[in-house]
Amino acid sequence: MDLTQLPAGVTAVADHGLPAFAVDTPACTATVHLHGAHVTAWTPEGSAPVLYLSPEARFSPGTAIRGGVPICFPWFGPGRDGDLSPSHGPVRLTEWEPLDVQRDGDDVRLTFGLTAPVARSIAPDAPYPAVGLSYVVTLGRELDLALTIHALADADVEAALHTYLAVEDVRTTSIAGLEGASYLDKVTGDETGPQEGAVRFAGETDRVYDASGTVALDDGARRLEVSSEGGTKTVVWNPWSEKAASMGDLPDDAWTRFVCIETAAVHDGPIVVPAGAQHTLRQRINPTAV
Ligand code: TA6
Repeated sequence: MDLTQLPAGVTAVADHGLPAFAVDTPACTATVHLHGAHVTAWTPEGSAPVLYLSPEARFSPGTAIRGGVPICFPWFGPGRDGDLSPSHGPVRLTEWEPLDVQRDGDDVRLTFGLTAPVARSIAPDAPYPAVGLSYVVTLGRELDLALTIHALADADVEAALHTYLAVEDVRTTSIAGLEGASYLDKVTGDETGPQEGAVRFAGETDRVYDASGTVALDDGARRLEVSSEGGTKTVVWNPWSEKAASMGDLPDDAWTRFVCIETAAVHDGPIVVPAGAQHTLRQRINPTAV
């Protein structure tokens, strides 16, 4: 597409040395990198930034950006058998093609595409399905993320929108909406639950809940509604202090400032798409007053 013909409020920029769209409208400001079709910043008008981005995040081909909304596909982590690399799949490590940019009132709608050959070029030895991906990002007073898998052949894949949400302090943050759900606790390795009350954080937390719907994050200063469609699981993650100290792209004290809430179809709840069909995994984030 012609990046010189963009609607008002959208500019093609170089951000951290990589091509990106900068959005500035009465509804929000935002940054979306072509690398990984990665939403790296979104700040609704009159609000504090909603997404967390590590100040030590790396912006380079073949490297995942720490923060914002990484796209995990076609596997999650090391994959269902634990033998795949790179972690969370190749699609967040390569540049997606910008297909369309539209202005709809105060909303900006960006559409990106990724073909299988481009994705395979990142990890040639890893199994990548015969699918095309399209990703529609709508930026306004809400954030709407829609990843669509277009199956050219039968596909059985994992996918997740691995959203880093900024919080005042994870130690005083809670997530409502997962009450009663069972979950895989990846810290202990146990299948456990049901979740009793809101999710609270007192240590490394890495849980794959058998639930997908609307949850509410409350950090005392702000309440965010996170709604999922097309998923089977909700992943909740905070590395806490010890794991954060081992991460080279995250300041040692940064673990208090984010929680990941991920709209996911992973593990025993994958996305199965027959040839010729498509499936959309969608996450919407709506800040509301506490
Ligand atoms: O979604 C949680 C998780 O799977 C954690 O286990 C942790 O590995 C996190 O993702 C970050 O993964 P990354 O590959 O981005 O460092």
